[in-house]
Amino acid sequence: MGSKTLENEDRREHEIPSSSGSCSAGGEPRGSHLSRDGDGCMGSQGADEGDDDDDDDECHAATAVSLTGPTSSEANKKKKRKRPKKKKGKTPASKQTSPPRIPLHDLFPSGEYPPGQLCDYETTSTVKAPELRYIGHGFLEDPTLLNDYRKAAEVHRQTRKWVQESVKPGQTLTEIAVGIEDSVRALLDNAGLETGQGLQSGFGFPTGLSLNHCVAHYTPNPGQKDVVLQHQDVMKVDFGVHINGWIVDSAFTMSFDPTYDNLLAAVKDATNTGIKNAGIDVRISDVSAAIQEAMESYEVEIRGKTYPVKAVRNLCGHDIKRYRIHGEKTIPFIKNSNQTKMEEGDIFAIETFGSTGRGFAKDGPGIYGYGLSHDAPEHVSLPLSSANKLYKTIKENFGTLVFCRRYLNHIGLDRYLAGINCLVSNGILDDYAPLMDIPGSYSAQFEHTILLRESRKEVISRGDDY
Ligand SMILES: [Co+2]
Repeated sequence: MGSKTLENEDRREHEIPSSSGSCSAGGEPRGSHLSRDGDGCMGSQGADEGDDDDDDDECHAATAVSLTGPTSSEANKKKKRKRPKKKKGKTPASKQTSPPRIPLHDLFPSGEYPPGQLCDYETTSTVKAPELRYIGHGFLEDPTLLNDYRKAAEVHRQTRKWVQESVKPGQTLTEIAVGIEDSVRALLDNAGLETGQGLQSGFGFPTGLSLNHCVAHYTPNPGQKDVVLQHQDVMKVDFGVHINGWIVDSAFTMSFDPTYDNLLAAVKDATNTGIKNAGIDVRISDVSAAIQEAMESYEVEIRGKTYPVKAVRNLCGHDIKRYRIHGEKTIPFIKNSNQTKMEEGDIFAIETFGSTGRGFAKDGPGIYGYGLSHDAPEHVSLPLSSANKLYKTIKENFGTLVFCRRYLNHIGLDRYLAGINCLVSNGILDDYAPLMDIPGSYSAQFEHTILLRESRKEVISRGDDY
């Protein structure tokens, strides 16, 4: 899920404050280049990143369990309803189904989940004073936390593999979103129907399916006219999986027309450049500058016209806290003067967005989701009693996680709009709008969650796809 700057207006002259709490990013001129230097984190996936880093052997790719092919249709499956061997518990399942329905604990009977991509830090950053070492408290080494985090990442990998193999033009965005959500619930073995289950595990934020000039934060809402995916669409798929509040935030872009290949390549390169440059004691401004340089070295030809790929300048990567998708730190995709450093124990969603439009996202019509505002009270007593009851339900089921209307329907609520609107107008809930570049433009996104552990950087959501 992307983090938007506080700016609603496109102010090119806006200065970038250097304080860590700001998520502003200004429009400094493009074209200033920083040299990129490797930290042994790239190129291990054999994908199309084209990076000839010679430190490849220091990285260890995630081992995602492969999905079986679409051998049986969903309809056949429902009719059969046989579950051979499963109940006997003798032979653990070794392959995921399509669509994914085997809980991960059945695929990993040891209860240990595979690590993400492990990257060594540059030697300079591993030499730290004892007081600096204390900052992170080594809490990311907690075996339970780490295992939960790796499990959530494996749920993400297996779900997105199914999306990449099965989603086709002609499907509605609701079908796709529900497909993703059904998969995540099945793999977590948590239907999320009982009060509080959604806080044990579930979604980090609303499933984003943003098309073309909609850069981010679109999700299909119940009761609205559904959108059908078209062959020429560019779709950003952004979903989050959490276990005990530890959120994996990871996104990719799908297209069915090779016209957009360079747009996707630019953004994938920019995100991998951000991941490669991230590390303990690294200045955020240095990561941003490297991202911008990578992104803007590409152009894309669409129907006879050539467009530079612009980094979207008012969206940011962000740190992640427990049950909070956006922490305090933000990582713009353009050059800035933010001297804030990444620290041991930080968890970052390294994401970038590139666009053929203006490279600036404005709020569009509709609603993506809702989340408790920062100063949301413990209880509310508003004149609208349904709002008070709804507030209690929201806190019990989502806490500080961002949710969407489809998630409210899932837990059995309906006719909640008056209550929601009341909570929003009283400043108790924040609402999030879809973010749009200019009509006719195309945008792409890639995103991974990384853990700045004491000894190594773990790209926890890395897969063999991206
Ligand atoms: Co994000």
